Amino acid sequence: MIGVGDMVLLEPLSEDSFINNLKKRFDHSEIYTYIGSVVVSINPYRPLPIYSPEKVEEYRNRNFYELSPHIFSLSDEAYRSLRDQDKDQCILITGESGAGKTEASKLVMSYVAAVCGKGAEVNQVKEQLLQSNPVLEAFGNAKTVRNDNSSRFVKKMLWQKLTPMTLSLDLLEKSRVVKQPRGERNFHIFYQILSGASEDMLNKLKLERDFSRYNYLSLDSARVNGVDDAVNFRTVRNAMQIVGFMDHETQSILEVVAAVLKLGNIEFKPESRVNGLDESKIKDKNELKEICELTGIDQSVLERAFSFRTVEAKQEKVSTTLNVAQAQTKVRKKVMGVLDIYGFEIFEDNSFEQFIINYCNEKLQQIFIELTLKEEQEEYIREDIEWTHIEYFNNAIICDLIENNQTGILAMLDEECLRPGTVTDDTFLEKLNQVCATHQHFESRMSKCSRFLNDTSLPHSCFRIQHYAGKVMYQVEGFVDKNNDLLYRDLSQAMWKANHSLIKALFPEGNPAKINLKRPPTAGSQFKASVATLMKNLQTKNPNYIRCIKPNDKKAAHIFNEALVCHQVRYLGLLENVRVRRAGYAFRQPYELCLERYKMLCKQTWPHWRGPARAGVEVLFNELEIPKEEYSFGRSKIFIRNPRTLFKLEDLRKQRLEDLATLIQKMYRGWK
Ligand code: AOV
Ligand code: MG
Repeated sequence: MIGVGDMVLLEPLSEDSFINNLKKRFDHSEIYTYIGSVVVSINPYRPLPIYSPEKVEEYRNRNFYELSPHIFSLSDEAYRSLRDQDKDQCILITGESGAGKTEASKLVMSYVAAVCGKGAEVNQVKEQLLQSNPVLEAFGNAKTVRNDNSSRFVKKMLWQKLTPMTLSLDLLEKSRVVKQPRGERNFHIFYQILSGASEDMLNKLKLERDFSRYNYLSLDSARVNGVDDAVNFRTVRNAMQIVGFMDHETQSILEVVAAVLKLGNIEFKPESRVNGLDESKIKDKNELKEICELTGIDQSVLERAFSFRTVEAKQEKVSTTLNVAQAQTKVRKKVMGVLDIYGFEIFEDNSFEQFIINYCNEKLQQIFIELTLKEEQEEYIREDIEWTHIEYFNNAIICDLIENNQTGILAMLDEECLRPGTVTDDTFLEKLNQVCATHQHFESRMSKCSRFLNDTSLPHSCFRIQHYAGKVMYQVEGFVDKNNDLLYRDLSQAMWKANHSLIKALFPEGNPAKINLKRPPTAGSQFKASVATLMKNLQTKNPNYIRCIKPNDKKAAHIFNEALVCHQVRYLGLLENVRVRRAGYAFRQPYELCLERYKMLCKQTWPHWRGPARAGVEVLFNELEIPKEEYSFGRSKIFIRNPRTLFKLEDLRKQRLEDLATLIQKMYRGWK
């Protein structure tokens, strides 16, 4: 073993020794290290030969601590708990942008696919599930400054006992379609089509191969090192087929993609007022004509929709559920969920999108704190186990700054968006300055009692939040618009009239029969509700954590930037995690369950124990000579310090069952 495989065993424990251990292991290509049952993973930024089918076999059905730390071990553990103990499981993958979350989620899925049920039907669903990745990434991932393949949406995958599953996507960063920050790209699919489609297909889609023809494709970063968009396009097409799209459906999707690209090229002449309505004129009608040919929208209808604006608004869909396979039956089965979100990010310019992404990360960190640092310590106190409290930073205060129903930033943004009168990003900022000025994690130069009046690094049009993972300065420009997220009715009606079944289906609200004048929920409130549901759902499951760490800012192999790693180790609360774990007990079980499972190992408790369960466990552990320091008696549960003790019990039990089986066979033969 290189260094220490489980940080719980690290001596002495300090930030330095923690980082050194990570570095030593990383330098020897050991990218996984445990903190008890938590897996810490460091992005190697190069392919490692540790995910082969042989490795899968090696880790299959083995106890967590038997082999060297690996993501397969955690996957196996979660999968077996689901299978044998019937406990809902979730795998939470966290870490900042580029830390390796999406790769980790794919490794977990491929492991589970390899070991789970067999049979033609299951195999097909499995294949569909695995192939959904290239499709999702083509439409939902993009090159950012932080990551060449950055997820711009939240991905949840569910396995129902032995069978895949449903897959749902949420909260796509859709503003990227029209605008990308410098050095970043639009979603992969646009570049893939232009690079990989045949001449014939391009003709049919009325596209030209040249990226520079399209305003939506940023030019300074159109090519990504090591990425072949043309090859990827073939992979995506193939994957779409396996996932189950019919040829004509794929064609429809590509037509929509082409139409979107072309929409970006439509330019308008300055506005004028006609009959009291705002009007703008389209400069060059050729592009418009082609869009209409592609989508079956009547040109005059679309032109009118672009030129006029009726003021009532209707909601646009922001979240979609894609059912790869509807494996659900009416009976609720146990599930295993894998959650891959967009990681915490700080850019030069941060807007509403980063605010939302970072809020999502803040909430996942909170779940970690709740379930690992807080819950754990509170249980010891409840159970009367001797305990010295371990300090940790609780980010609940930051979550509250963002999501509090009255004084939270999202609530104030909504209030501004819904308020009559002139609403601008500046009036929103003023409001924040009034309400949040004294909050410890909020900084702005304009607030009345500002502690930051002289902080010139903080422009007047910005506010700063001190997140768990670092300070981020947000530009307020665009917050109000993006939160409003309005789609003008004229446009949705034009789309609904398209002679194109996919487009029609995408805009059900454009159906004039279904006009709804009620104001749609804002983007922020939809997001908040979505996150709340997610959190509630996670809290009912047994969590398994993968904490991803980014070793350097260069996307490069072999570089371990200690300062950068140290920063992440700190904000992820990993040292506190080790401390709680060390002082604590790896395993606990109510006395009744423990006695029931192991009573066969002791003459006094087998087959019936007449006293209280706790006394039975005491007798049992004495007889098995388990060292006293290895366990403690709580009010209702036995606490076992080291997982190895538990494995020993399990091995003894297995042996005993085998002996019994042999005995029964002998008796049976004796009778014959
Ligand atoms: P992320 O999901 O955490 O960022 P990714 O999983 O996309 O990060 O990882 C970024 C890149 O690092 C990948 O494209 C790979 O090149 C490399 N990488 C990550 N994990 C591994 C691994 N185990 N082995 C080899 N290479 C790896 V974001 O989606 O931006 O938050 O929003
Ligand atoms: Mg990702």
